[in-house]
This record gives sequence, structure tokens and C-alpha cells, in this order.
Amino acid sequence: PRTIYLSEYRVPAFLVDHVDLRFELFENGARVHSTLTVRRNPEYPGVAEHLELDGDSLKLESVSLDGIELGADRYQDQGDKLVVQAVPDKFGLNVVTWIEPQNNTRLEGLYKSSGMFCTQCEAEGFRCITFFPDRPDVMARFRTRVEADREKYPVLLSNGNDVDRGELADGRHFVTWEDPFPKPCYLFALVAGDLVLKQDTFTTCSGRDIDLRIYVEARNAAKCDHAMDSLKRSMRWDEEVYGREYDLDIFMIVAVDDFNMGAMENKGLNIFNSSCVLASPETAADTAFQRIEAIVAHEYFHNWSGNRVTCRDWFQLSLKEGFTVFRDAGFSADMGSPTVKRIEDATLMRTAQFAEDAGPMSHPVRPSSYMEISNFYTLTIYEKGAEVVRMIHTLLGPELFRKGSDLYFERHDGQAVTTDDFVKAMEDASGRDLGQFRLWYEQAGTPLLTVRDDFDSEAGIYRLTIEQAIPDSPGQTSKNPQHIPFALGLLGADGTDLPLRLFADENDAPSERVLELTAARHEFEFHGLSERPVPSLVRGFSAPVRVDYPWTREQLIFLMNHDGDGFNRWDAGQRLAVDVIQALIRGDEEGVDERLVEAYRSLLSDPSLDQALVAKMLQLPSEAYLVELADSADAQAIHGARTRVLDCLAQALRGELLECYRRNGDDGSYQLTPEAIAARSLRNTALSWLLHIGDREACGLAQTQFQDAGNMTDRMGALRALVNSCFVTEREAALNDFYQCWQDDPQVVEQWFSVQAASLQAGTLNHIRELLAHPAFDWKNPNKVRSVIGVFAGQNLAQFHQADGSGYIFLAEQVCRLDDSNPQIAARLVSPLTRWRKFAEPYGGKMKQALASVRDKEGLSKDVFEIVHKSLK
Ligand code: DPP
Ligand code: ZN
Repeated sequence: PRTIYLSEYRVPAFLVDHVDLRFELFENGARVHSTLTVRRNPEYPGVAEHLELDGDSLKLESVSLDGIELGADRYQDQGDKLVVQAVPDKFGLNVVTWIEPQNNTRLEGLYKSSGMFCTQCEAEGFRCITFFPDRPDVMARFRTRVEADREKYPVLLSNGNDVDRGELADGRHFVTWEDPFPKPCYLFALVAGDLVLKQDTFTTCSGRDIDLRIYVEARNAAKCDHAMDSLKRSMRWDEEVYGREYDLDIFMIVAVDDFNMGAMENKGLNIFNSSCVLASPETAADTAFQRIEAIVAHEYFHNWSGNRVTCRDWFQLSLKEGFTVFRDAGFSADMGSPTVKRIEDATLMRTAQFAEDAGPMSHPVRPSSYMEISNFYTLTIYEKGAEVVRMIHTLLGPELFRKGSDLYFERHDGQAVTTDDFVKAMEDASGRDLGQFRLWYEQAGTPLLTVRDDFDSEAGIYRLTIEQAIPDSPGQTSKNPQHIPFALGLLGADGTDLPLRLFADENDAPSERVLELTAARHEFEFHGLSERPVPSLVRGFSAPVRVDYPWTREQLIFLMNHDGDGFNRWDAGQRLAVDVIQALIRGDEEGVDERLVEAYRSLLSDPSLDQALVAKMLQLPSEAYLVELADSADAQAIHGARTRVLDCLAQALRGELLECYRRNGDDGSYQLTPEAIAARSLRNTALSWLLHIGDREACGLAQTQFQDAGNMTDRMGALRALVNSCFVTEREAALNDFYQCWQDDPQVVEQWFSVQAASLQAGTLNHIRELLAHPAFDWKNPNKVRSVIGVFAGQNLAQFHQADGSGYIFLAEQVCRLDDSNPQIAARLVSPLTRWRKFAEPYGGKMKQALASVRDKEGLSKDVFEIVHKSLK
């Protein structure tokens, strides 16, 4: 496979102003008639004699230029390219291709999912539909006519407005759609199926009524309310917070069962993975409701940040993704608890993105090369990209940031642009120089801040030195210091925030400051202090950095109780727990520090605390996070130490846990407020801890809760606790019962698979193999594959990391099997093995061996090739 470089970017030689598509859909394939209005690009440097179009797995039937069919001497079908020779300056090109959606298991381009036709074109799926300049800087107006059997496919959809429809011979019919906005082909979409419609309207800020439609299979008709509600709230929020109004008269969402990603923002016709749109309280847990709200918002927000203003090339992917994740995070924070949302985002960054950034696939937010762009839909592009935008927001403040986003949308509406254009708009609107800040887009790796302090009690000066270092990453060494916003507070002995006086005579000094780090080393002095303060560092995770500071456990407990920043209270608790677990792993301490137990006791027994925050604080640092923090991770030792801490906490706090469980009982209503979500989280955490230590009474409570639960959060909470417990009979009974009850609902069956694949007790390799043989398992369905294989390899540390390497060999086998049918999914699944350098022996060596066996597979896809080769380098 070839590597593609940003430095090779050239403007397109030809532009396409208009695309006229006609799809004839049949059971044995589809014929695609495409008519392009093409002209030379005046900005192209040089003269291109031939027109080159991209293609993939197409059967070419004919090529005509200005209405005249071309002989085979006038064009070459090279498989991945169609080259039309000696073309005029302006012309119409008609290309007819034949494709087989029913055999498309890659789920890129046009394919079939539970009997319906649907598409996924980002990043390079459109070339699997017809020959086309498949690059985002070619923006055209699309008109699409879809023809199919009327009975089988009563609903025919594409982008834009429905402009014509009618009957055809042989029981067929057609609908024509016209999208007035020029768009890149990756935003094209088509759906044909037998679907029911959930409809609503939204009145925009200028008084236009928008027809909102969610299309689903009939059995899912009752699961659309939450998505519809989320959509309306997103539309309102984007008007209020960003001044962005919706621009078409209709907005459609379609739910599809077989989908590689979460969802796709196609203009006017978003296509969603069923699991990211369908929900009812009985079938979906709180986390699913929150995910749906966030993804519906995310895809909707793309209408401006992605569709109206799109990416010049795929190196700029974070232009739309980072900004849109930042936007959806703001929306979720406003809809729920901002502190909890921040904790969740920072956890994902520190657990998974930091790991990616320190691993073999580490790349900048704006990469400079790739082999397969599908491999770059990463946590770095999405989450770190969002953190980078968030830092601009922090540096500029909300008003100037809004001025910057207004300027960006106004200046670049209808264009395909770069991350640099985004930063430039922020600079121009604010007058700030973001020159050094741009390094966040160019340099990979997580900056490490080493913070040291001392206190001069005579002078009353507290001195803070901060050094930054950015580790080397593939292809990048000796990096330059970055521009880092560092939010700081200083706590006095009574727990209140002290004024941060940078000068001895500074009056009205604020109690929180955002220090701007730009050099490799900074020294800050804070004056007028009568005692040594406790520092609260990087409040709210103000930058995606690691912090090295020699906290004592007393300081951490103090911050847990007093920090004015909710995020840092949580963070202090995490650092304390990490410190205790790591001491056990190293063998430095015999038992679990009593102070941790007492800290958790106060969290559990003080109902006056913010319960949403408490619910988060009670979650021990995950095994994945502990792996990430280790230099050479001993998987079993990490699992063992964390388990010991959990055991000890549960034993010591049994009374408090039972009391917490009772206090947070189900009142029968199902609400999605932060308080209600926290109550469910607390009672289910209490239950799982108690079952963890084999508590009989709690087992009874879990069984009752499992039977009586009025919602999936509680039913699944009870099932999870049972599945992870030593109560074998009760566990089996609950699992069987659950499957009997929900076997006809694929989204629930996915949860049933996941809870087993993640289980310490039930998730043994043998059991995983049994799940793969289960009648409900389906190799062609990415959600099923992820719910068993993905969850096992990604979330079941103790069972996956067996010293004999059996877990790794198993994963390698499944990756090879999937590589033939769906390379994108195979490339995602292989990722746990790429972390082999992180693990101690015997794990690391055996992971590497398994990876090598994937490398040696015959006919390896470009997707998996890139990941495996980069990881073994
Ligand atoms: N562009 C999509 C999204 O992130 C990815 N398929 O919304
Ligand atoms: Zn996106």
C-alpha cells in the first residue's frame, strides 16, 4: 500500500459543478447512471490532459462524453481509476456502472442491511458507487433519482428536498431528490427500504418550519422519542450558542443495524447505527440515552461544522471532528452536569487518547501522512482535536471565541478548508497571536508538565516552577514547547481559595488564574501568603497534559474534600486511589491505606454532597487507566491489586453501601436529570461492590432488582453485578431469563453479549468462543462483533491477558477472519495488540507474536496492514 502525504496536496485539475444520479435498485445488484458537469479548475497549475476519476469494485458498463458513447480507446478502466483521455475544457460525462450492494460486506458505499439499501460514503465510500473525483475539495450540487420495487422499498430517500415522484412499469416507483447545497461526495446518502416514520416539526429562529423525520423499521417505532427530543434541543442550542440556523426544509435520520461507525452526518439525511439512535427506558441504559443525545447533536452540528464548511483534504479531518466534538460536549454539559461531562471526557482522554498518543499509531491532530484514512478516525483526531479547540476557547474567552466562530462560518461558507483557516479566523476575530499554539495541531505526543513548589514563609511567597516536555513519537523528535493554558487555584488551610497575587501589591487578585505556559520552563511567584497553600493544578483539565507533582496523600484527601473545582476534587480522589493501588502492585505496602477507606466512607455517607459528583468519585480508576500509567504493565498484578482494593473497600463499608443502596431506591419514575442518573449509578455501584465480596443479602437484592426493574439501567446494573459475582446459579438464571425476554431486540442482545464478554467470572476464553457460536451472534454485524470480541479484548484485562497468550492468539484469529469481510472493523479490533510494548513479559512478547501472525496473513487489507506494520516497526 502507498503512503499519502499532506505535502503532496494539489488542487483538483477538474471541478464538478453538478451531479445527476439515477439508481436502479434490484435484488441482484444496482445500476448507477451518473452524469457529471465537469470543467477545468482555473487554479490548477499545469495542464491536465486526462480526467481521472476514482473507483473501487465497480463494473463499468459505458462512458459517454457530451452525449456520445466513447470507444474503449478513449478511456482506461484501471480498476481504482477511470482515465478519460483528451477531454475538452467543459463537458458532460456520463458513466454507467453495475454494483452488488447485496454482497457488500465491507459496509462502504452502497450496501444492504436487514433488507434495506443504505450508504456510507465517508471517507472514501462514494468511489464504490460510481467513478468520481472522490476528494472533499470537489463540491457539487447533487440530484438523485432512486428507482426500486414499490412494495419492497416504499421509502426512497436521498439528500436535500424531495422534488418528484412517480410510478414505473413492473411495480416499480421512483423518487427524485435535489440538494441545493454544493457538497463533497462523502456527504452523499441514499436509503431504500420498508420503514416507518416518526415525525415532528421545529420552528427555527427566523420562523421557518422544518419537517423532522426519523425512519426506522416498524418494530422500532416506539424507540425514537429520545432521539427526536435530542434533535430539537440540538437545533435550538446551535441557534442560541453559535447562531446557526438549519438550512433545508427537511431533516431526516435513518436507523441502520449494520454500520461501521456510530453515525454519519450526510446532508439532510443522517444515517445512524441503530444503537446510537434507538432507545426506550425498558431497553436502553442511561449511558445509551446520553450517548444518543450526544451523537444526535454531534451529527446535527456537523451541518455547519463539516457540511457548510468542510475539509480541504482528509489530513484536515479534525477541522470538522475536533470542532464538532467540542460543540457536542458543550451541548451535553448544558443539558446535564458540566462537571460530570468534564470528568467523562478527561477520563477518555487520559485512559485511551494518551495511550494512543504514546503508542505506535501516535499522530498529530493534523497528521502529515496516512495509508488508509479510515484508520485515522481516532481519539486524537476527535477528542484531542476537541481539547485543542477547547483551549482556544479558554485562551480567548467565550465572547471572542464566538466572534471567531462567526467569522469562520461567514468567511468559509461553501468552502473546503484547513485547520489553519480555523485558527486564522480565531486570530483575526480576537487579535490574539496563536502562532505557537498551532503546534498543538502539528506535534504528536502528550506534554508532560513537571510541577515543583516551595514556600518562603518569611517573605510570604509561594513559588511554582513548571517544566514541559513532549515525548518523541514516530517520525517526530526534539519537539518545541507548546502554548498551554494552565488553570490554577491555591487552597488555604481552611479549604478556601486564596487570592493569586502575582505582585506583592496586587489588589483584587482573582482566586483562579489561567497561566499561559509557552516556554520549556516557567517560574511563578504568588505573594502575600501567610501559610503554605495546597495547589489545585490544571483545574477542569484545562489542557490535555500529564502532570507530575509530588502530592502527599494528605494533600489529595484535603483536595478531595475542599477543592472549589469539582473536576479536581474527583481528580484528587483518583490520584489517591491510583497511589494506593500502585503501592500494592510494587509491594511497597502490605495492606490498603485506611485513609482511602475513610475517604470513601465520607463520600458514601454524606448525602449533602453533590451526588452526581459522588457517583463519579466512587468509580475506582479503571484497569485500562492503570495500564496506561504503568511503565511496564503486569496485567495480572494490576488486576489483582485493584481487586484487593475493591474487596477491602466493600468489606469495610458494607453498612454504608447497604444504606446508600436503600437511600437511592427506585421511585418508579424514569428521569434523565443528573440527580436521577446519579441515584441509579450509586445504587448499582453499591450493589456491584457488595456482590463483589459475595454478600448473600446483596445477592437477594440484586435478584429482586433484576426482576422488578422498570428500566434497563437497573436491570442491567443487577445483571452485571450478578454476572461478575461468585453466585453461579443465580448468574446463569439471570442470563437465561434476560435472553428469553429480550432475544428479539438486537440492541438488548448486544448488551447481553457485552456484559458477559466483560465479566471476570463469565468472560473466560471458552465462554467467549461459545458466544461466537450463539445463534444471535452475527459475523456480518459490526455491533455484535464489537460487543463480544471488542469488549473482551478491550475491557476484560484479566481474561484477555493470559500468561499463555491464548487471548492474543484468539484475537489474532478473529482479526484475520474479519479482514476478508470487513477490513475497517478488523483494523479497529486489532488495536489492543498494538500496545505490546506497554506490557511486561510474558505478555508483551506474546502480544507481538500474535500481531506478527496477523501481518503474515495472505491478502491482508490495506487497513490492517497499516496498523500492524506500524506497530511492529
Ligand atoms: N463523520 C462521522 C462523525 O464523526 C464519522 N463517521 O460524525
Ligand atoms: Zn463527526
